[in-house]
Amino acid sequence: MDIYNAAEWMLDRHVAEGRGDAVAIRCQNRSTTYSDVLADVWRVQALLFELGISAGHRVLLVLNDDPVFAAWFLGTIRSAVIPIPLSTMLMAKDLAFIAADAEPELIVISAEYSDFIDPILAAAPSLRHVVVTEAAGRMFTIEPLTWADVPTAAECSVAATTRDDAAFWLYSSGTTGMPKGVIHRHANPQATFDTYASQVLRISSDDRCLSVAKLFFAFGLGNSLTFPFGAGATALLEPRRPTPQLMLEHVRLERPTLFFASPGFVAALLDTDADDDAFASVRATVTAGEALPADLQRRFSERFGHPVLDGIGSTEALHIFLSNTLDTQRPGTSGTVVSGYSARLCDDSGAEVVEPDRPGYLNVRGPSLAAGYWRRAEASAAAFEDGWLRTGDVYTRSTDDHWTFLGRNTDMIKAGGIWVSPAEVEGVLVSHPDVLEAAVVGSRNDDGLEEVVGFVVARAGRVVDVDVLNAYCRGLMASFKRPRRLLVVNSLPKTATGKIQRFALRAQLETGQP
Ligand code: 3UK
Repeated sequence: MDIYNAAEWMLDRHVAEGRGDAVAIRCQNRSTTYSDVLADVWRVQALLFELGISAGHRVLLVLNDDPVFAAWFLGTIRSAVIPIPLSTMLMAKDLAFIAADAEPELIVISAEYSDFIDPILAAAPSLRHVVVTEAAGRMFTIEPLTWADVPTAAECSVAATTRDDAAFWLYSSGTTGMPKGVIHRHANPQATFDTYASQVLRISSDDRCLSVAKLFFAFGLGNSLTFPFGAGATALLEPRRPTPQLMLEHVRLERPTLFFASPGFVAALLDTDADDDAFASVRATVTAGEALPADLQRRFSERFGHPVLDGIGSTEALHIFLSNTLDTQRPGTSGTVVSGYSARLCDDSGAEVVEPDRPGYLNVRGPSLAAGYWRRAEASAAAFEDGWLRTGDVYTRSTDDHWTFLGRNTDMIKAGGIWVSPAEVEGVLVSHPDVLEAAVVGSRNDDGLEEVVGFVVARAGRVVDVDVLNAYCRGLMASFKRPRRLLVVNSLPKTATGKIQRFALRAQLETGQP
């Protein structure tokens, strides 16, 4: 078996090939070169050695997006230690659950989350050490080291891993159930680069990547680390919580060429008074995480003058496997299969749906799929079979091979005995000028039959008139799809990754407390 290490591919390669002085990261107006990152990676490796943290041990990273994240992520991987980036948007109890599950030896945490340290330690007796990346300023159960105290180190060697060895885990943020550790192999980052980043984005060393999605998401990890580092390009990192104004300022100052965001963020940007040339440096915007409504795709693309590429990825597949391309975008679809992946639709019995335009459960196969879930044999068997991943999404495929998202399997609505796609109805609702966001769920009426219910959030400074919106819907969709109830709310319940929690809305309707 060939020796291969993901960190060596992302980092050492550039230094070895004479690109050590290229800027790997721009963060808070400072440049970090590839050589600088490698020097910090050696510091991490020397410390891991000193603490007795070795191959296969886990390290939790609760870090903001900055050069220290890159050093710890790549430094652990370079030593065959397993980094587990965790969401900084979670609560202490959520992190504690994951820590108990992952049994880590070490946690590396930004000082602003230091209140989480003791609850995490309490939940995970396996933890032996804490590193706080800035001064912490209080006492903890385990006395923390600070990153500033970690000395510079001489060159450290690359662990002799192979492509199939576990490299890092990501905890999946499912909309139901408990988070699961998704185990990714050393080969997987490069696989997402060789497929999506190279062929769809045509990334090069001239690119400057700016992602609204943070590094702890699979989406952000690709956008802000694997893709720029794979290309010897520059990652533009922002440690703070992203707001439209902050990101606009970033775009103005740092001139990204590739911009990555969720559809919700695209909507929020459209709601600002940004100049039409605000994104002049950007050659493409990528959205993922949920379906991008056609109307938003067109408005953003037209206003800011560059292609907007919707693509679907998942934590289990590591990045995007169905996507629109720089040359062709078909609004309202996830585009076509990214070269290197295969996709198919299956019915309830597992048989392949071959006729075009018929809904089926989306399965995907490709070189970046996770090895499975940590200690979840049953869930692993349910999601991964014969090299295929069951995404849980319902899609159609057109005669010319464009794929359209209809919903996640459990969110699909049967109204009057006919399938209704919540995504489709939401697309119509959000195309109304008074509506910022919408969520559509199925709810049982007095007869016990499912009906379509829409929740809408008004755009800033606007008021949604339910009768007006209802009349608007009447003109734009088949009668059986039209929401029988429309509720105006201040906000929609969302997961840590920003996905609307339709199950929470269904529960609210059931208990009569919308
Ligand atoms: C949904 C989409 C329609 C879909 C992700 C890009 O979202 C990512 O990963 P997650 O594990 O969620 C996966 C699920 O989210 N979804 C994602 N993108 C789309 N649905 N259109 C889309 N464009 O249900 C999928 O199964 O959080 C996205 C790259 C890496 C990722 N991990």
